[in-house]
Amino acid sequence: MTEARPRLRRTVGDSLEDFERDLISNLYYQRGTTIESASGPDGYHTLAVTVRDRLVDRYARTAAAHYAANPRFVYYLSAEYLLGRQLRQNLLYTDTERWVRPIAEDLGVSLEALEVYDVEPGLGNGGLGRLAACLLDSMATLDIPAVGYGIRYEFGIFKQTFRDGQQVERPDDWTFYGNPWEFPAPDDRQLVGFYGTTKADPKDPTGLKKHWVPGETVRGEPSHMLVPGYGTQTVNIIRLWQARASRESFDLARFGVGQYVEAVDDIVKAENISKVLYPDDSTELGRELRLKQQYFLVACSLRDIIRRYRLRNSGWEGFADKVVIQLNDTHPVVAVTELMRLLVDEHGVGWDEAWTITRRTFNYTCHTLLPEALETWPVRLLERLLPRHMEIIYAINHFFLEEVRAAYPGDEDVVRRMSVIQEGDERRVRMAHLAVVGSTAVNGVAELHTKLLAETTLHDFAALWPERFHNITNGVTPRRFLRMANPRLSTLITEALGDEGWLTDLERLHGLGTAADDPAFRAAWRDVKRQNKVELAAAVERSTGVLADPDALADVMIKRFHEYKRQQLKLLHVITMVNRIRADPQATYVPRTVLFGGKAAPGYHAMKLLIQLVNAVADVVNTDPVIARHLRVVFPPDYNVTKAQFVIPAADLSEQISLAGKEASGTGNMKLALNGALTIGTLDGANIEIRDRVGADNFFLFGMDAPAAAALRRSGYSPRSFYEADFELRLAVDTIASGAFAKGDRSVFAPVVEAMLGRDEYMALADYRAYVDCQDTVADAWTDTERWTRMSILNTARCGFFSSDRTVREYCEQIWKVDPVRVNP
Ligand code: GPQ
Repeated sequence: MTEARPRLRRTVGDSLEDFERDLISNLYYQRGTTIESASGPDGYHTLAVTVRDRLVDRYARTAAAHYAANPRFVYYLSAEYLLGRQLRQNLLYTDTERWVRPIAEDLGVSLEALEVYDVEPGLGNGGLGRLAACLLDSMATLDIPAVGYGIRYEFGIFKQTFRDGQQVERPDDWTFYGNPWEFPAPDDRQLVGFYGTTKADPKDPTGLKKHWVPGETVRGEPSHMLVPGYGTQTVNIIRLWQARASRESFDLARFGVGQYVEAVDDIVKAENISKVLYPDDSTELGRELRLKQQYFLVACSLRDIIRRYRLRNSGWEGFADKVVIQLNDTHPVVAVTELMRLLVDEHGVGWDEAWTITRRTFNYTCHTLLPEALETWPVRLLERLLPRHMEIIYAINHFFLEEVRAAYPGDEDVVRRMSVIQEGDERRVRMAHLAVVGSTAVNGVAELHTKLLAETTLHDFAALWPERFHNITNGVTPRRFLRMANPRLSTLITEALGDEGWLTDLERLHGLGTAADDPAFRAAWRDVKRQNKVELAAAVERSTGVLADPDALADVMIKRFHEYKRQQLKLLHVITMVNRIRADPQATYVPRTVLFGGKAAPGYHAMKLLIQLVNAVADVVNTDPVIARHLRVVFPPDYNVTKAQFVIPAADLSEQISLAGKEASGTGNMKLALNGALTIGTLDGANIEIRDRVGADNFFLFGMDAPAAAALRRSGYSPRSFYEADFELRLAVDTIASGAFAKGDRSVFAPVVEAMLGRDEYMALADYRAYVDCQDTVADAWTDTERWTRMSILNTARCGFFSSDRTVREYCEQIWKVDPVRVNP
């Protein structure tokens, strides 16, 4: 008789001694170096894997708990994730920072020095990708069984630099020094087909089942990163796919006949699929490689989801009880057709049953109202790249349009409007329509957005299927954007509220409401903001050479550069301040530092020129001794999640000035308000809900609302009439036109002036007067320090609603119908 071996489940120790021992062990045996010869990256890497292993331990227990419970899982499909730096997060979530600081000190290094090697994975463009990361954080924190699926782009969002004030893009080789946070799982690789032909199944009388013979096959190799919950044992994962050439994907015959280079070329082509993130935000791109990326993500992920389902389940009837898939915008929507194909063609499920399963499995989040952001793909391209999927789309559309015709007999107009296929010179597939048809629930990301979706973009669908439409207002994780970004404020909040419970129950911030009336608390609040501003000023000076006064009002506009977000309106205000100071240098002005941050898509010429203009204005302002006494303009390059975490805690004023009806939600607005910045904003996106909560007295509202903007457009908007009617506006535009920001050259920024006076697509000129007047109110309010501080505290106190924990709870209740699974320590 052999004795039963103990179960093979190693756990890392949870004492300081264990941690130190593991650090040394990792330095030696993982990194292969010694304390004496360790470099900065050695130190970072060693610390990272030591912290990571604490999470791996929790992950193992999470996987065991999930296996035992066999719960319904949420699968989040997204082409983008902006996770931010990992080290601080994981120190916080494992509560090991208190050990690491003294150990590092003993070794003569600082945590801050090691952190420079912590490269954020820039696998997204902006709000959509960051939202995905916030939702994953909250799912783990709420013990929701979930997996995020994405693409492991070799190059993430480009690095922005400025040359002569112009944006220059550089590649983001984010894994150059290796990524200690990810685990490759090559055994879970999947094969993905493209191109080729389809064949009828002679045994299928319905003609709905076919056989696809791809012309090209690519391998998808996954790796995963850990997504820990805060204050819980749950660690979920995000699984990222990288494309590799498969044996089948290149022509072995070519090697035999001396076409070595051509054969290798096919390998390169296959691996190009996950090479680079498309740096476009809220615009449609329509490139074949992008569609390939989308299908690659979807095909790998669905196969993996089915593999996971089969670990504990069999048969298809129960599939949608165990699997719920959330489609993050239209990018992964081809999943609807892929699941149909897998079920019907590969698993022999009948069409109707497959459709029931598919529709029950998917849900779709729409993140925009901009027509140019709603993806459509040419039928011809789909026919070539994904021939079987195109056939399935035709079939789905056929049955769908039968339903439409039954609901609206004789109304061919509604059929044309709702069809998944857009007719015209070039027939195209409307991915948003496919998403709505193939989903149980469709949601917008803020109240106004959902309302406008139902009234405009998806009106016909909302009329036919009102029960499918939901609003789930976005949120942000308080762990990263308060606790990690703003440790000083977090400490103050914890002192005021008695404990750290607010970090997972953000509505508890309401408790700060009474503290707003306490002068000592207000002084402490101001002191925190000031220290944050001193720190930011130092960082900005290092990156731009411009020193900002920490006592000036910190006025920040941080977001992607896009015409609808109206950086041009902010710039007109800055130039108006310049002109006022020039006209009356002796007057008193509220000192301001205006900080811009954000990238423009590399092909978005109008916005790249605007970036150049911001830098040119900054140059003039900061080097003019008279103006610089009252005003500074800074534009630190390469705004990203890491930089957001530095800027947001130091902001006094949050610029949320999009044309009403254009910003779906915004999430930077929430992060800034939570950190005590006051908002100057339009009635757009989630601004409305922020104002409803913080109170009209604590929010600087200006401009047209969405109906007014729509009415002005209908009445024939003429920017020139606004230009002519307003002296200060005319002067501001004329200052640009005069060449004052281009050393007298009138041609450089002429296109900016033309865009303003010609179309002014987003009606910045119409809102100019209201905006500038509102900024004067801001300046007045700033001079009453005690009142401003009170408003600031109330902003934080009343923004608990905007936690992504609340967002995820709403998804769970309204859409996902999933229950948490507790993981034992
Ligand atoms: N958003 Cl469609 C993006 O960041 N990229 C996109 O391609 C689309 C939307 C944003 C949207 O503009 C913001 O208003 C939202 O707050 C954000 O998605 C998350 O929902």
